[in-house]
Order: sequence, then structure tokens, then C-alpha cells
Amino acid sequence: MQATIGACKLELVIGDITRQAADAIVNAANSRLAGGGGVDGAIHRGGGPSIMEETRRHYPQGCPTGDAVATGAGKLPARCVIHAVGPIWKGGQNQEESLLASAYWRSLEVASAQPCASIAFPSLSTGAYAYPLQQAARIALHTVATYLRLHGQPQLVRFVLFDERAYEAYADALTPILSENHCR
Ligand code: AR6
Repeated sequence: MQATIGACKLELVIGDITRQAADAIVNAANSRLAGGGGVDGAIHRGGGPSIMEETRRHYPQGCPTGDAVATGAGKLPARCVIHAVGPIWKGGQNQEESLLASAYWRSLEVASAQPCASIAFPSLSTGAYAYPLQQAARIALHTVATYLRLHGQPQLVRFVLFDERAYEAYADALTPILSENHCR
């Protein structure tokens, strides 16, 4: 599924984020940038030790929740990895929504600074961090669409969803965005 926002493309695909040859891929990191399972495990396994060496050297304090930092991508086909820290779901009254939106927004700002023409996101916070998928999908797509309308870059934003269930949630959330004026 695909939407056009100004000159930018917003795509949904099912797949593995580590296989994406985008300029940037986004890691679902933790605030210590300590590595872990899920997307984080797959990125460090696939990219090799240089990614962790770089996060330790450049970001010894880690990265706050809602923020993002960039490193190289080691052996992965992407050019760089943007480590974004989404919130842990604690029931919805702990600024989860604004922190999740901020993790996407900051990732796009960091990508623009590289600069990157294409960026691939996983579904941040919806695995180990247990953010409800439908809500997370709405926030993710709304934030990215708003950013693209405002900045007109990156040219391509691809959401790489790991399974049918995640894809369907994002496809449902994209439909109302598609019907807004600026999209077709
Ligand atoms: N490609 C695309 N999506 C994936 C992949 C993959 N290779 N692997 C998993 N997913 P998670 P979080 C999906 O847990 O919730 C780590 O331990 C997965 O099905 O990776 O933000 C970190 O170190 C889910 O829908 O990220 C943190 O401590 C989504 O990606 C913590 O987990 C996110 O799942 C971050 O948790």
C-alpha cells in the first residue's frame, strides 16, 4: 500500500527491516542503546559489532525516550542506522503518545540532517514495549504524514511491518490519511 504526500512517497510493506537498502533504517532501541531482542537484536546481528562500537563511542549516555541518534550500518545494506527510543506502554497515561510521536519525528529530523532520501521504519514500541498496535499505527502514520507535508522530505518513507497483523493495522490507519486533501 502506498500514499503520495506532495513529492514524497509513504509505503507499507511486509518484511525484515535489516534487508532494506534504504539510506537509513530505524532501530527500535532502548534508552541505554544496550542492544536487545526484536529489531534491535536483528540489526546488531546483521550489522556486526561496529554499530555497538559507534553507539558506545558517540553516545555513552544513551538516548532519551522519544529521541533518536544515528550511526553507520556496518554490514547491513542500508547506509546508516537511526536508533530511536519509543516509550514502554504503561497504560497510556504516561505521555506514551507524545513520546512515540517524538521518536518518529526525531528520527526524521536526524535522517534529514544526514541527509537521507529514503528511510525505513519498523513499528516502534509494539513488540517488547507492548504499545497497542492500532494506536501505535495511527500515531506513527499521522506523525510521518505531518512531517512530510511540512518538510517535503525524505522522498521515501517505508514502514516495514513484520507480519500480516501489523500490516493490516497500518493499512487501516493509512486509509483516513489517504482521504485527506494533500494525499492521493
Ligand atoms: N523487521 C521488522 N520488524 C520487526 C523485526 C524485523 N527484523 N523484528 C521484530 N519486528 P521490538 P519495541 C517487529 O520488540 O517494542 C528490544 O529488546 C515486531 O514484531 O523490536 O520498540 C530493544 O533493545 C514489533 O511489531 O521493539 C528494546 O529494549 C516491532 O518490530 C525493546 O526491545 C517492534 O518490536 C524495544 O521494544
